[in-house]
Amino acid sequence: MSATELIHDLSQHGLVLRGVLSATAADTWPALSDQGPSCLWLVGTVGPAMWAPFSASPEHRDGQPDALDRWSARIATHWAHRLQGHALFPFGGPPHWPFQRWADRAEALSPSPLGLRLHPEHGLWHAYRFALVLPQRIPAPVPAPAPSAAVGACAMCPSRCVKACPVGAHDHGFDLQRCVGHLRTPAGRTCLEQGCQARAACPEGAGSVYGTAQVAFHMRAFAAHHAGVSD
Ligand code: B12
Ligand code: SF4
Ligand code: SF4
Repeated sequence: MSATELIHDLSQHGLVLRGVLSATAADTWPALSDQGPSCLWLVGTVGPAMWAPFSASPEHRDGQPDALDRWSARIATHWAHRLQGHALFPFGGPPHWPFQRWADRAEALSPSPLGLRLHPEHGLWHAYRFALVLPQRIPAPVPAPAPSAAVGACAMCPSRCVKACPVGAHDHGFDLQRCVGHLRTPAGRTCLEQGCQARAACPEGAGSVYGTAQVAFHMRAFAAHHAGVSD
C-alpha cells in the first residue's frame, strides 16, 4: 500500500488527508502493538467535495439515523483493517478525541468566535471525518505548506459571524439552548433550511461554501441530536 493509493481512495469519497502527526509523549491515541511508533493520519473534508459521493452512498439513502457517521466509519474501518491500524472518530463521545487540537498541529488554522477553526483557504467550510493511527513505517506524504493570508483574519474582523445570529447565541461563548430553542420556532426555519447564519456571514473561504442541501443536512442532524435540550 502506498500513501498515494489511500489518498486516491479518499478522493473518490470527496475526502482529503488533512495532515500526518508523529506521536509525542503527550499523545493519548492508542498504541499499535508490535509495530513500533505510530503516526496519526487526519482525514476530513474541505469545501463541498464530500457531498456528492456521500449523498449517493447507502448510508445516506437508507433513511436511518447518523448517516454521515456510519459512512465515515465504513471508510475508516476498511482502511484501518487493511493497514493494521486503528480508526478514531470525532463523534461518539464524550469523551471526545481532540480533533481540533490535532488539526492545529496539521495545518495553519486559527480559532474563531464560533468555536470552529478558520482555515486559510476554506474559512469555516471544512471538517474532520476520522483519523487513522498507523505505523510510522508507512511512508507519509509531505504536506504542502498552507497559505497564510487569512490566518488571524478574525482579529481584523468586526465579528460579522457573531452579529449575524438572530438570537445572539454566540454573544457570550456559545449558548446551545438559545440556538436550539430558536431552531424550533417558525423563524428558525431560515437556519434549518439555509444553514447557520453566523457561519454563512463569514467572508473567508467564499469559494468553499457548502451547497443548500448539505447545510440543511448538517442543520437537521444538529437539531435532531439536540432535540432533548430544554429551552
Ligand atoms: C462537543 C462538540 C460540539 C458542541 C460544542 C460544545 C461547546 N463547548 O460549546 C456543539 C454540539 C454545540 C457543537 C456544535 C457544532 N459543531 Co462541534 N464538535 C464537538 C466535538 C464533538 C467535541 C469537541 C470537544 O469537546 N473536544 C475535546 C476537547 C478536549 O478539545 P477542545 O479543542 O478543547 O474542544 C473544544 C472546542 O472543540 C469547542 N467547540 C467544539 N464545537 C464547538 C462549537 C461551538 C459553537 C463552540 C462555541 C465551541 C465548540 O468546545 C470544546 C470544549 O471546550 C468536536 C469533534 C471532536 N472530537 O473534536 C466537534 C467539532 C468541533 N464541531 C464541528 C462542527 C462543524 C460543528 C457544527 C458547525 C456542526 C453542525 N451540525 O452544523 C455545530 C455548530 C452549531 C452552531 N449552531 O453553531 C467541527 C469543527 C470543524 C472546524 N471547522 O473546526 C468538529 C471538529 C467536528 C468535525 N467532525 O469536524 N459541537
Ligand atoms: S466572520 Fe470574522 S470573526 Fe467570524 S469567523 Fe469570519 S473572519 Fe472570524
Ligand atoms: S443556527 Fe441560527 S440560531 Fe443557531 S447559532 Fe447559527 S444563526 Fe444562531
